[in-house]
Amino acid sequence: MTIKLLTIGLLFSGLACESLSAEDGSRLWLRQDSTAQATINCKIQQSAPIEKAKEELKRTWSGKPVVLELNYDTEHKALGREGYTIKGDTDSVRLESAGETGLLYAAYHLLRLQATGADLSRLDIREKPAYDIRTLNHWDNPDGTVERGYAGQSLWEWDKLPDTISPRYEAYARANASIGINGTVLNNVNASPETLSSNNLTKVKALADVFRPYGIRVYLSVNFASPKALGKLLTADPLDKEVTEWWEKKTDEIYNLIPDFGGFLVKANSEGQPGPCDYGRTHAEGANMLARTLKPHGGIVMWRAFVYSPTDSDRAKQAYNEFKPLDGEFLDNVIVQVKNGPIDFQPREPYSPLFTAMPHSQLMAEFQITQEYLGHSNHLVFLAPMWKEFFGDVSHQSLRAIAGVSNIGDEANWCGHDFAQANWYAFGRLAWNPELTSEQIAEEWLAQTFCSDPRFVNPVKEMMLASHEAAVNYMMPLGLHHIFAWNHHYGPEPWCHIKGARPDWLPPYYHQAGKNGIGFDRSLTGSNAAAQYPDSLACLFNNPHTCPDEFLLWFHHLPWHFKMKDGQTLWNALCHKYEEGVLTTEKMQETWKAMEPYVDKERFSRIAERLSIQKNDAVWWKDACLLYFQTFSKMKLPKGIRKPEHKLKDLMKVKLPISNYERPTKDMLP
Ligand code: GCW
Repeated sequence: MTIKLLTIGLLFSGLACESLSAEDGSRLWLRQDSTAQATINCKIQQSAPIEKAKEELKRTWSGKPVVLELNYDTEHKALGREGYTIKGDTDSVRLESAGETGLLYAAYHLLRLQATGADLSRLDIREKPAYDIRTLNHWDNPDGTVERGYAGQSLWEWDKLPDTISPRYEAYARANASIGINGTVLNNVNASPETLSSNNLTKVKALADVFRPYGIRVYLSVNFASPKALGKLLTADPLDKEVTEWWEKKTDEIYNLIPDFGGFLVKANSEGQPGPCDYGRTHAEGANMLARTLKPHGGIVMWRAFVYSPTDSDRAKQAYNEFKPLDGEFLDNVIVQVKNGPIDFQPREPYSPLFTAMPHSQLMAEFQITQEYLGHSNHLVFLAPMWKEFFGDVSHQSLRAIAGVSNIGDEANWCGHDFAQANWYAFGRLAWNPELTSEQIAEEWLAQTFCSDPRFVNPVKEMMLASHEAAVNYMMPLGLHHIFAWNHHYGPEPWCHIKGARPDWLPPYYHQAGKNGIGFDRSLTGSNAAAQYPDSLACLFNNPHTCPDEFLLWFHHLPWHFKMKDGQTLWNALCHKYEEGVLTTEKMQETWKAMEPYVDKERFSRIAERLSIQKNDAVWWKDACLLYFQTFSKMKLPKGIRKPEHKLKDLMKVKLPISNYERPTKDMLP
């Protein structure tokens, strides 16, 4: 700590920014410690989650005595095994639940209140999670890489398990439990058949044993062809008797080791993965076969609807076309897992029309916490506002469960970017209660992760809340999508052309820019994807004059001179959006600069450095897209748009030497 920081620390004494010693970010939002001796009164003996609740309170609670009690009255039964009440008066605080995990969640809630400086004098809280299943999906591979992971290698040390148990496993479980996440799918949906080998299952068991006390169940992604690849059968046809028996035996083996195993996640017949369609069977037939084997054990199947194939049909329509006809055919322990949008985790997408098209099926939303399409772990993009947009359109009651593709790796601060921790946090909080506001989540997270001084929390919260819109603006405004560089999806490459590549993996397929205009026509005159939405929305989307600006080029191909609702031309509007994006990143840098007194040096400078990359990248995006699109529009940059800093021909040469599990470093960027 420097002298300067010390002085400032004293100046602000009495505020909660006192701890400015270097932090590596490893403690996440769980940074409280207390030397006070918490008094805990709990009669329940021998319960792992309750032991954890007591440990947490002892470690951190500094208030009045806490009573923990299991309560099976009508009120608590209605709140379920994970729900709870917190009631407090002048003498004590009572945590009550009908379940042991409910008490652990209540303890975390109480500690969150303490950490965020809430008034603890009278408490009357009732909580029940919106969904029973709130999972993280890890795209972690057996070799330790993480597909689309930007925080180092996988947390799971497969080669050392089951003998060596890293202390980070428990830290991971604790962090998840503190925000209500109760399930983890350990491995990539592009799953190796080896996942189900007996040797690997003993490792999975070791992890499940660490997670169990924290109320977390383990799930596995499975390769649909495992009976062939691992079991040496001649087929993986879901209607084949031997195949079914193979899965039954495998499932028995799993449950013998892990009695509370959650179930399987399956990516089938998607991006080259095997599936039931290889044998002329439907997704429902495949999913139901697995569901039957899991049913007696209480397990479930999460069957992904992320499917598309290189046909002439608009990619945005394909999942709907394939799954809608199967509505009502899935067994009751199958949940169809649908990505939030119809394409693929773009900076902004309309919701996937499947969410309003399958009333007779159980559906769950899949969000992407890792920032595959949002600047990896280099950009500060707070994702709660994006997920809230989704919940604004899709009623959260229509969903059965929720999944988030994790952004966690083995780096000290877990997520690469210190602010990416906020997305893990926000995912958990929204999975518990989708009605929380982004603002509330940002405030909570900041107060716990940094400090609760309003002079810090308020400006930084504003910065977080503006960050998603900023990213959309500097990357893909007005409904543009998928104009990313090939494979690693980091920077812009709207011109990208790879000989022999699938057209729907290439940007020109999506932006359709030419001298006549830009955008993908998904209206009645085009692919008619708009018709997959309920009539009122389809009507709105179909007409470029009523289609919301943020989806204009998602649904329409429009001339460069098209007159926008505010009177300006489409070209000018596009230019202004890119400029706005860059301006916001500059403002973010300024905001952060002024926060130096409130943040430890280590995190302060790490974040400042990333914000500078983000700003440079925003300029890169703006220059690349505007200069490239200008070759078609032939229009001038309007007044107020700053001159490009780069030349198009130079940007077209940029090739980042990274794979799909690395973030680029500063020296690689233009
Ligand atoms: O977003 C795309 C990614 C792939 C991923 C796939 C999927 C795991 O680019 O890396 O594969 O989606 O969701 O299955």
